[in-house]
Amino acid sequence: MSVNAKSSPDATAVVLVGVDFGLPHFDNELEELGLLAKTAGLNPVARITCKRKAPDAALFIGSGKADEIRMLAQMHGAKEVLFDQALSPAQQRNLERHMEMPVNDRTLLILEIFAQRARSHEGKLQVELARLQYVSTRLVRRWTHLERQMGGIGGRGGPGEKQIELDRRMIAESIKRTKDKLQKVKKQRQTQRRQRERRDVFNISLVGYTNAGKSTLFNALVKARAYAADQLFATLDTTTRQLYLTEAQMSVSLSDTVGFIRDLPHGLVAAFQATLQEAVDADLLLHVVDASNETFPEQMDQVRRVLGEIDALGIPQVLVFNKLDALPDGRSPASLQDTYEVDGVEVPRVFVSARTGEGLPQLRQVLANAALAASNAPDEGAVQDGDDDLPSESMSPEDSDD
Ligand SMILES: Nc1nc2c(ncn2[C@@H]2O[C@H](COP(=O)(O)OP(=O)(O)OP(=O)(O)O)[C@@H](O)[C@H]2O)c(=O)[nH]1
Ligand SMILES: [Mg+2]
Repeated sequence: MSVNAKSSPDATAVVLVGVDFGLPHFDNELEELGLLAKTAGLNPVARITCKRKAPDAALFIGSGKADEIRMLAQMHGAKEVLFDQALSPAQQRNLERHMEMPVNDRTLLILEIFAQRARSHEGKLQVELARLQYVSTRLVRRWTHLERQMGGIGGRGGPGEKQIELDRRMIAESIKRTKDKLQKVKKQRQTQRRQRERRDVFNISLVGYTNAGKSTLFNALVKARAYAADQLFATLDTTTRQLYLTEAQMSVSLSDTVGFIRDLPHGLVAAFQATLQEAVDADLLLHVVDASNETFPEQMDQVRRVLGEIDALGIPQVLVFNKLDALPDGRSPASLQDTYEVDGVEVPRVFVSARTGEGLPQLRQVLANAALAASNAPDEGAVQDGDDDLPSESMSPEDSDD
């Protein structure tokens, strides 16, 4: 199943703004922001970028640039402005005053998409918490989603001081309630996990930047029909299936997970942690990379950062360079299987096209070898450097701390 992110005709028209501070990942075409906006149901009608040495403390950009953006918005009938960078609450407020229209940033956009997509109870609570924490520092809420969740408190466009105080207190209470609920769900999940750990299977997780092709690869490998789409965060909850590897004559378990993105809102890393527990528990990570995307090295860095934050960097990795069919002629690899240096370490790499099936036999062989090696090893296959003497949690399933 392949769906394109398209905006409906009555979607809010937005202007996309990118500010180039000289960072390597700067997206000159604002392609990712455009996809994010469409995925959230908005309609990007104009794009503008500018260069700055540092953000202006009050307005983020210069006031001349802000005027230019306002004019551009008027010309295209845009109702809102979206920045590719995170704005401080004060910058957002000042920009809104200056441009006389709603101004939002990448962070809110990602939060909005997660809110629309979250399916599991725990996922919903985590996203809710992240959003409450985000809005608690900002006073004006416009997005319908947020308003509905907040029970319609506060008015559109500038609530009075009293109202703000009231909102603050209500938000603080909501945050506490959501945290309590989460605590309960987490406990339940830990119990379920412990039961799963007792099953003696080799666990493989697909991880990678959003839109890299994880779900398409998952479907190709297990012949499932997980939702794959040219949207960001098409997948939010983890799906797990058995994968029979003829090459090793054994079944392993394969999990499709949520994609990563740069500048992931802080509270969402916790949300990821919940959905990514499968990944952290895996014996092997298949790091899927969209090799046809020119910014793939930056995307790989971002994935490594998130893996670090969820304590998953110690898990053995295989790099899967996907979208082989979409590589320009000059960039086709000499061999489908080689290694690729990451932080001074050579990591095994396989080139595949999840779409055409090229390279999948090689990938299956790599998985089979890993699974066989693990089943022949006396203990867990995944013993990390430096902690050879420490029994890992999964090696003592008899332990019970509840
Ligand atoms: N050309 C080409 N496109 C591919 C290939 N694999 C996936 N795609 C396309 O890439 C887009 C994203 O694919 P998904 O499988 O949804 O990617 P994902 O990594 O699961 O994305 P999220 O769930 O959003 O993180 C879809 O439009 C796919 O059709 C491939 O091998 N070649
Ligand atoms: Mg997916």
